[in-house]
Amino acid sequence: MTPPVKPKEPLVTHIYTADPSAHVFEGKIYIYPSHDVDEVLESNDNGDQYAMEDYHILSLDSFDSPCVDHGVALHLKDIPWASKQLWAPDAAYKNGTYYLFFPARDHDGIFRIGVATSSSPSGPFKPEPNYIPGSFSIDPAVLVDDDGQSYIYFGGLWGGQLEKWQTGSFVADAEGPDAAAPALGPRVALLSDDMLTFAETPKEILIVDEEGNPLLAGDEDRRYFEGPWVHKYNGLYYLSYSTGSTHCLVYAVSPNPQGPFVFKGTILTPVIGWTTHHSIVQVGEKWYLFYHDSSLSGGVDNQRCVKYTELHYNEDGTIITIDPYKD
Ligand code: FUB
Repeated sequence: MTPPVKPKEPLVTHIYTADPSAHVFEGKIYIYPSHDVDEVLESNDNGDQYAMEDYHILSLDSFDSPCVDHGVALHLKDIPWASKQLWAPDAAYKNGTYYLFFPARDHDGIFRIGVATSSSPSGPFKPEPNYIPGSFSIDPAVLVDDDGQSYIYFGGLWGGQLEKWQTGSFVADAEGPDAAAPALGPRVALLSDDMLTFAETPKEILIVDEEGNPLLAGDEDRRYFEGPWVHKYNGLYYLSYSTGSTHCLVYAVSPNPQGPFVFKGTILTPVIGWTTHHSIVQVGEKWYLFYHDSSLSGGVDNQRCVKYTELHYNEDGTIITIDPYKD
C-alpha cells in the first residue's frame, strides 16, 4: 500500500514531475503537472533541457491519501500541430467537459498553446487539430470566474519567447526591454464559451508597485518572468508568478481579473533547481500551494518533483512567505 503524501515531500517518486496546476474536481484533488524526461540534459537559457513528451495526471482523494498516477493522458505524437516540449499545462471544467491547456513548439519552433478535451478529469485528453489561433508563448493558466467568464493567462521570458511578441507578431531576434523600461507583463484573454478559442486579442497585464509605477525590466526580484496563476480570495484577484532569474514565487493583487495588479510580496523563497512554478487551490476551508523543486534528482534542473504545502493569509489578505525547507 502506497503511503499518504506528506507536505513538502514529493507527491510521486516513480516519475519526474513539475509545474503543478491543482484543482478540485469531482470531490478529489487533481494535479496537472509537466512530466520531466528521465534523461539528464544540459541546461541552457533557451530551456532545451525541458524536452517533455507527454502528460500524466495525478490525483489525491484527500491529503491523507496516496497519490494516484493515471498514466499517459496526452502524448506529443497525437498532437498534429506540435513538434516538441510539452511544457506547463493547466486544466479547467465547463459544461460537462474537462479542458487541458498546454504549450508546445509548433513545427516552426514557435511556442503555441493548445487545448485538448475529455469527459474525465483524469483523461485521456483528445487534442484539437490546431493550436488556439492567435496563441503564443507558454504556461497557460485558466481562471473560471464566479460569473462563468473564463480567462486564460500565459507568457514566459527567454525560452518562453515572450520578448519576441512585443510587436504583436513573432520577431525571431527581438530582445527584452532595457532594464530601466517597464517590464513585459503576462498576457490575458477571455476564452470563448466553448473554451477552444480566444474571444479577444490577448492583452498585456500591467504590474505596478504600491505607488502605481510599472515594475521595471531590471527589477528582477519583482518583475514577471513566467508561470502565471490567478486565484480569487475575499473578492480580490491574486496574480502569482515566478521571477525566473531570482527564483522566487511572488504575487500582486487587483479587484479586476485583467489588472492592473499591485505587487505585494513573496510566496515562496527559492527552491533547489533553476525553475520555480506553482498553483494555489482551496480545498475545504484551507488553501494550498503546489510547487516543484529538483530535490528528488539531487538538483538536476530538468528532473523535478511536485510537492505541496498549506498556504496562510494574514488578516489584511497578504500571504505569509513560505520557506520550502523549514517546517
Ligand atoms: O517545465 C518547463 C518550463 O519550466 C515551464 O513551462 C516553466 O514555467 C518552467 O517551470
